[in-house]
Amino acid sequence: MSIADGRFELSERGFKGLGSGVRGSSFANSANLEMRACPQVRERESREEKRYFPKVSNIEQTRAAENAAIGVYVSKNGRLGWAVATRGAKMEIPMKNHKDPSDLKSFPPLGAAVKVLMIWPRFPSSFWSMDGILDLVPIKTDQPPLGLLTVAALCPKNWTLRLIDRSFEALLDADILWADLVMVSGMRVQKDDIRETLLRARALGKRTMVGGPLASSEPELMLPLADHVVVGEPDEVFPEIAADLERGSAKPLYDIKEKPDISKTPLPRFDLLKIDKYASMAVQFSRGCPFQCEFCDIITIYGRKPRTKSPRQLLAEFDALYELGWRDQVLIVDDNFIGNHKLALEMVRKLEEWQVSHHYPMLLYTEASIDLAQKPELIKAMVRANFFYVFIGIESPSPQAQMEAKKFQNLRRDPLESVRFIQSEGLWVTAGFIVGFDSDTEDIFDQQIDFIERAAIPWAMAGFLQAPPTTPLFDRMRKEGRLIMDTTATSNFDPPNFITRLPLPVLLEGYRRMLVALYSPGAFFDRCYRSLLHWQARKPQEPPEIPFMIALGIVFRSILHQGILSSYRRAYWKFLLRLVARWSLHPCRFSMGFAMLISGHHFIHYARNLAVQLDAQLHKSRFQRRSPELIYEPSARSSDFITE
Ligand code: B12
Ligand code: SF4
Repeated sequence: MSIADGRFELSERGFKGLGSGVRGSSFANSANLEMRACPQVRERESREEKRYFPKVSNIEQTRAAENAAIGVYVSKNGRLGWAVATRGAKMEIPMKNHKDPSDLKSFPPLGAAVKVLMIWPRFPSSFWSMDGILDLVPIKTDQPPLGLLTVAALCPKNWTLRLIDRSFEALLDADILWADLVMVSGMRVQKDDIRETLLRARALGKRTMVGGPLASSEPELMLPLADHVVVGEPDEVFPEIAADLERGSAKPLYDIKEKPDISKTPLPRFDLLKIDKYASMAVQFSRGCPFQCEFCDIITIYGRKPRTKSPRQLLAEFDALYELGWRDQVLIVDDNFIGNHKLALEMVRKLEEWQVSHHYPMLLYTEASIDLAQKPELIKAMVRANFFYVFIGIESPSPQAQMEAKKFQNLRRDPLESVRFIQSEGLWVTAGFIVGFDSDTEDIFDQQIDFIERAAIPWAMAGFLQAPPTTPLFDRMRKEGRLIMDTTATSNFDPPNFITRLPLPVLLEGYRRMLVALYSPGAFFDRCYRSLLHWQARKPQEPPEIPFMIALGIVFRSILHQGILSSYRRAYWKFLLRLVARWSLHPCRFSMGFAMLISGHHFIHYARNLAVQLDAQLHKSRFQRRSPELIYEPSARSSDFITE
């Protein structure tokens, strides 16, 4: 495809015979398209035309800039199509109805000894990016890219693999030129760097393949950027994809519908990591979650039936990490570790045996639903296996919000009681909170602050409700005509991608107030202290040993940056002195307390920066209503508009 004189010329096979006349598009009708307006077309006077414009890929939008826009889409029944609009010209939609996207392109064979460069794109700064902590500890980033490590293990043995983690490594042209195939993974929040990386590889003439959560939930964004897009989990079918690549029959789109049996997934290639650069390692026991929260794309990407690895398989992963010298935190990345609680209990018991036989080298943490509080036996076993803490999606103290989100498991017992129980049984609790539910009223912010304070949850990830593509909430918002299509929202820290019931300025102002209240230094460190009072850590829980000189370096940098140079030094010293006075002889609480102390360097700054950004958004929102032109119109799919 090239741009000449402000017009597109589509040269790929399949795009030659462009037809004009949007109304006559039986193609649009039969393909069951989800159409949306694109910003370039926004200026056009005819609203009708907008309705026919399919989802537009970001990259082509930017390239098209002033003169034109091009959209690429995959229809619900798997057909691939393009649409073009040029300024002042008619909108055109290809008349060809492709049965199989693979007939659009052909790729030369890569041969038998493929050199693969795997790239994990950069994250923007966020609640999770822990930037502040990285100034204090001798590590470069938080988590390894387990998806890529898993795909690496699925690659044929005769392929040569390298991994670049863009959070701390430069990506040189020479790296890309070395490869026959560039593989990229990533979440929506990494969208910008995914795009940049794929385009760079393409500009250097390299074959590209993308997979992972973003590709799985929004393949139409990836199709114009990568040669091969893999939707879903390729654990069982990757040998076929690899064979296609080797012999030259690889397709632009692999849409894997079947959920694989992960008990056959091979051991992730941890050996590809520069392991000492990470704060934590990651392993996965299960995928999927049995619940049905309306806003959650876990269940649409990974399914509602939890699939698990066998205990033997997971222990082999622990062995591999141990052999690589890892003696630190390990996140069990499951969407809901207790999705199948019987198997989780069996797994945890084996993990305990492993920890005992290796003298407790790993500190474990995971994510679980709040009904963990109803499983005391499981909590006890987790404590014995050296789980320190657990992330829980509490979302809201409002029962109406839980009902609305279909998060019924959070209604079975008072969430505050559940948190208290889990803390008192030996697991420290961190949690996620959401504002922006339809049932939220103006006092939701105070309710949230009050709950988080009473529950003593220092790392409270508070964000806005989002309606990610593929979720029931996305569909509901679309049906109600409230979905905002032209949103840049990539995470829960961006304003919602739909029109909220609470006016946007009220939501932004309330959220800003919540952040300031929760992450003002005094409140934050006070919650840290109280969380240690509630957390009944017990034997055999044990923190990982940190070599003396490294520990000394961290203490020195913390005192310098936080205790001397920071604006919050008074609150810092107050907490540090209380920590030393009360828990210096209690290794678990002391190490957790120290982790919280240094985490303040990230959270306090992050919340301040976000509050400034929110001020700007708030200012804008008071003067500028969200343009109704950008709101998805449910009628766009009605047959009135898609006529023969
Ligand atoms: C661990 C985790 C994190 C960690 C960090 C992980 C990391 N490496 O940096 C933490 C806790 C920091 C985190 C944070 C966030 N996360 Co997160 N996270 C996860 C979680 C639970 C596990 C990831 C993982 O390791 N999976 C295991 C691997 C094996 O699975 P996988 O990556 O899907 O890989 C498989 C396939 O996708 C495919 N594949 C993957 N890559 C590739 C590449 C190629 C070339 C191919 C062919 C195939 C392929 O093959 C693999 C094997 O089947 C996932 C949920 C999940 N089940 O994956 C959410 C998930 C990825 N996170 C998500 C989100 C939204 C976030 C946040 C934005 C949260 C927020 N509230 O704002 C933040 C952003 C982080 C930031 N720094 O800004 C979403 C992403 C949604 C999307 N469509 O993009 C997920 C899916 C969960 C969810 N629905 O809420 N996260
Ligand atoms: S409990 Fe968590 S992972 Fe499960 S459906 Fe709800 S939000 Fe998604």
